[in-house]
Amino acid sequence: MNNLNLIVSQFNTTGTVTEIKPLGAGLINDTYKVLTAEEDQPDYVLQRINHAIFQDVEMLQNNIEAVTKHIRKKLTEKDEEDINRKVLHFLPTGSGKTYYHDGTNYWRMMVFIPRAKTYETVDPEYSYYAGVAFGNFQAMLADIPDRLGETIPDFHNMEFRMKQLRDAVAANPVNRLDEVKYYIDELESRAEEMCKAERLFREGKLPKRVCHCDTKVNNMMFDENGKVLCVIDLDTVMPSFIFSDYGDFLRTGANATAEDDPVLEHVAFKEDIFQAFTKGYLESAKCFLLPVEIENLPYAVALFPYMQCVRFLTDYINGDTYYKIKYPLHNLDRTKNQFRLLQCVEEKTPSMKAYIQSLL
Ligand code: GN1
Ligand code: MG
Repeated sequence: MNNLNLIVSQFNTTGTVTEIKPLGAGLINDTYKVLTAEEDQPDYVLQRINHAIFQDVEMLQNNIEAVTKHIRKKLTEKDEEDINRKVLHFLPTGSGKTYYHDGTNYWRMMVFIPRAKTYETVDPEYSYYAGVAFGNFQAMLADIPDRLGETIPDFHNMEFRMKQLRDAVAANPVNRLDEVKYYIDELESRAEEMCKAERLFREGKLPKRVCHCDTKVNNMMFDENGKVLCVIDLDTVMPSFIFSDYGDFLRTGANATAEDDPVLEHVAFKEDIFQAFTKGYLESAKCFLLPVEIENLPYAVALFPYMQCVRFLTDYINGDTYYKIKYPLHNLDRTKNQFRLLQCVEEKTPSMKAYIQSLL
């Protein structure tokens, strides 16, 4: 038995494992598909949790179990069909936990959702469904009885992300500062405005709600007809501003190209995707959103390219210690791409405001 097979054998699976192969394109965890021989047995997903980033694995899995349990209950109450494809199911190990520590690494396993697809880009119709789905996701979790921990403290706290950038700039550990001066100045000139959410929160004007916090397009599973089955990658589900889910979807879904495309002319903000997603999101979320949340949706659309630009740039200055990179300038290309996207979003702000107004 090789190492991965040994790990799989710790979990209560059924069926005979025939193959374990890499799956997906996440930047943080390592993911594998585990195939079984029997037609009537499920396949599985095995993940090595990056515990340099998710340092409290116990809290991480507690959050995920609480969230999936609550969603399953909601779906059951609503008499939904096909529930096993609409919420993730994590397997216990012999000790009853949903993760396994092999001495060095932490692992978890879930049932692979059959006949589902993920996409790196979406058309307006799918974005509309995605908007409805994220609104529903937040709505379903609005009354979760458990208190969720912050699996990554200050994850979407813009003031904290600016502090990390400023610390990196001050330390300049690998001498990359000179080449990124332009971006630092541009980001600093917007910092005050971009940290608005934290100020509104301190003033008691903006609530935190349970959010997904990693609503990249490719974190949704679609069925055969293009309807959203469920949202995956639940590591970062935690209390945050609703801006997180709304803004981060558009950062990836409405960009005309990938977040790391080095050809900046390819970057554009697709307004049709923005409109379809916003329409869907407001349809399912309008019932619980406060005016201050709705008013600031255009701010959220700018906040996420901005925050991601700050995070990629910080990692570049620090010598690429956080995100997986495929070549030396990868984080710099990502930084430039996200900054270009921010500029495109800024141009569209007046028309975004008008569109949101027209929906209310
Ligand atoms: C990471 O794990 P993945 O690739 O879905 C990151 C997100 C970033 C994203 C950028 C825990 O998500 O916050 O937006 O990369 N997740 C973490 O592509 O930092
Ligand atoms: Mg992912």
